[in-house]
Amino acid sequence: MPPEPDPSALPHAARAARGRFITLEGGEGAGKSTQIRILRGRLEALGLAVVATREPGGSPRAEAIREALLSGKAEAAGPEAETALFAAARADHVATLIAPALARGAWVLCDRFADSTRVYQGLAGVDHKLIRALERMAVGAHRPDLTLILDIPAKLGLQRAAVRRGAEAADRFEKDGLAIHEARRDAFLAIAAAEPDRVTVVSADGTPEAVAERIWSVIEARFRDALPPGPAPSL
Ligand code: T5A
Repeated sequence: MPPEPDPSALPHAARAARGRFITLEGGEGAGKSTQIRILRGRLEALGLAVVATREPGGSPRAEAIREALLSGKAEAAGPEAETALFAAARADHVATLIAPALARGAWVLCDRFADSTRVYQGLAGVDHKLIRALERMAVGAHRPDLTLILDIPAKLGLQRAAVRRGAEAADRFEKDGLAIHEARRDAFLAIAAAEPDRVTVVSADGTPEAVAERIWSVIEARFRDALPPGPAPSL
């Protein structure tokens, strides 16, 4: 199969027809799913086609891998094997859902993506060269146009995640200690500092509505040329 063209190398007309790829990242319970629901509604209110998805998962094969990863069944295979599984899931998700959606002009909102591997598996000790090689394999030319890191103190995020979970047990990664969750927060912030053109940090503190307004300001500023004219859609 020929490689997908790099979207930044496409002529303007082709680029304009392509959708936008936005990923939301951050620690447990930061509010990514909540904000994707709100952002999807606002973009759809403007008449845009939106695909909301998540990782690990998002396609039937990737959802099967998600079950193996989050249940902890894959944990005994070691962090390198888990990293390969995240990459395999991502490659299928990109090829079968994300790339086709972008090609037909949809905006794709993805709850976690490659930065989560850099942070979670990177902090588990997996060699960053392996992580980057697998990322290139899985993502190809479909790098996010914008990554929003929802930033929140780990303790508060874990409290929110516990409320959402109710009586269910914490998953494979959520059950780690507070110090690891704080280190993940710092690692997300380091990615933002290293890639300011792609990544914007948004405080996830405050009400969902307050966070949504912060996110919308970023979207308006970043995609002014791609959003239909008119007032911001209400929450
Ligand atoms: N992982 C993932 C890796 O290790 N490597 C990888 O490459 C990838 C892709 C995924 C796990 O896999 C790991 C990271 C994760 O540990 P998941 O179940 O998809 O697991 O977990 P999360 O993505 O962390 O999902 P959460 O549901 O925990 O967090 P969200 O989506 O950030 O939060 P959300 O929106 O569900 O909100 C949580 C609760 O808080 C409330 C919500 O109503 C909900 O009850 N809430 C708020 N409350 C107060 N104020 C606000 N502003 C609120 N916003 C939401």
